[in-house]
Amino acid sequence: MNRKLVRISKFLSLVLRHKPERIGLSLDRGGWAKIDELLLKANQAGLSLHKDLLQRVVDSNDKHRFSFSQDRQGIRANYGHSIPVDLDFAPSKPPEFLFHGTATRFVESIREQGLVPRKRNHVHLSPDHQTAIMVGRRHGKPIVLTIQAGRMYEFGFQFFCSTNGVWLTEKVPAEHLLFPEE
Ligand code: HQG
Repeated sequence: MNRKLVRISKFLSLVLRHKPERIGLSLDRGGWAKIDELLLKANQAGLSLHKDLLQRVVDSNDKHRFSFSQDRQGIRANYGHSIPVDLDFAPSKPPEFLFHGTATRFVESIREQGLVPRKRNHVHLSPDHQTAIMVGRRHGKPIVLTIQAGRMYEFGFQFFCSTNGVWLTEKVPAEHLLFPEE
């Protein structure tokens, strides 16, 4: 993604995941914004955004962060929300192991509390080690924890696969985590 597209992607993450009120946008309970309203309000807020550009941001997005609705009238973020939304993903059976990249400074607290969503609605898990390292790097010195997802599933925990392979769950108790030195 070029710089302009990255800037718009960050703006969309802000208003579709966290603060729609920042531009006076309304989202429905599924987290969908009306595209016409988004374009109008983004432009009123000083961002020059039009339909073609929005399409390019959605198509070229490295992590498939956003989706258009089937009727092409709506757009929403696929994961990462802090505002309450009903994403309506069907629970599905996860792979035996999933991964979570975090910063080494959080490890002590994670050993005590397990993984919790903190500001977001879900704990976000990666399908592979490499992706998890990149997620962890956003926070500091990265470390990758392994989640015994298959085992959790058998215990009755629910998992949801977002459209881009990011897995979501409510929490991961410490007994289902493997730390690298173990
Ligand atoms: C940590 C990005 C202390 C957790 C990414 C993480 C992802 C704890 C941080 C998506 C803890 C929260 C989400 C505990 C969890 N004690 N720290 N008990 N439990 N934490 O940003 O997973 O590029 O909310 O390890 O790629 O880093 O925005 O979550 O370090 O897919 O599309 O608390 O966002 O995608 O940080 O990232 P975040 P995340 P985008």
